[in-house]
Amino acid sequence: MSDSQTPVEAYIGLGSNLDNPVANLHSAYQAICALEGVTSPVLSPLYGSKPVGPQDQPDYVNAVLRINTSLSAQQLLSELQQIENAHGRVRNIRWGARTLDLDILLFGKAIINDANLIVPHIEMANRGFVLYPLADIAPSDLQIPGQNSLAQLLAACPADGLHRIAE
Ligand code: A4P
Ligand code: MG
Repeated sequence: MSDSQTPVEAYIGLGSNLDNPVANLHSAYQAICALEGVTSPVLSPLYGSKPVGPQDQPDYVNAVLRINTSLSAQQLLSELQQIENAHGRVRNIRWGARTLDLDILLFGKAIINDANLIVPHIEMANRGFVLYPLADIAPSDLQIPGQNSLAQLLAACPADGLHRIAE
């Protein structure tokens, strides 16, 4: 739980593979920056990536955003879900195509196992489209709470066609 006096450094994964993904990510970035209680945003480069999960969907554009926030993790999740909804997000197929997906990857050193929120994000260690942009903006010695260092996770994770895209 965050203390409103002490901002927490949080990392958010952004993904889209429908309806102009690059524009969706930029618009989501602006919306997150405009939230009360969010400061010091740093956005990674944007990456093109092959879909993980069902293959009959377009390639994704992914990025990772670092923020400082005085919001609690639950407050941040709620704000991110409102931004997803405002971007026309429809929830139907698990891991299916989406206009915008915003996942809380890390929330300071917190380990959260709530019914609606698991942090660190449960799949992040397996996903190049998370780890490579995270490494672009995180300290080189970042430790993933309850897991290995980011460097160790990266060494074990193939880039799998991941490529930076022009913005
Ligand atoms: N939830 C739990 N923990 C978190 C968290 N740390 N951050 C809950 C955000 N949400 C979290 O998510 C389902 C529920 O997860 C939410 O109600 C929230 O309470 P969702 O976004 O509604 O559904 P989803 O995204 O389809 O499911 P899931 O399991 O979250 O999927 P992921 O892990 O988000 O993966 N391939 C590429 N190349 N790039 C991608 O970005 N993304 C996905 C979706 C699949 N394949 C992809 C990509
Ligand atoms: Mg999600």
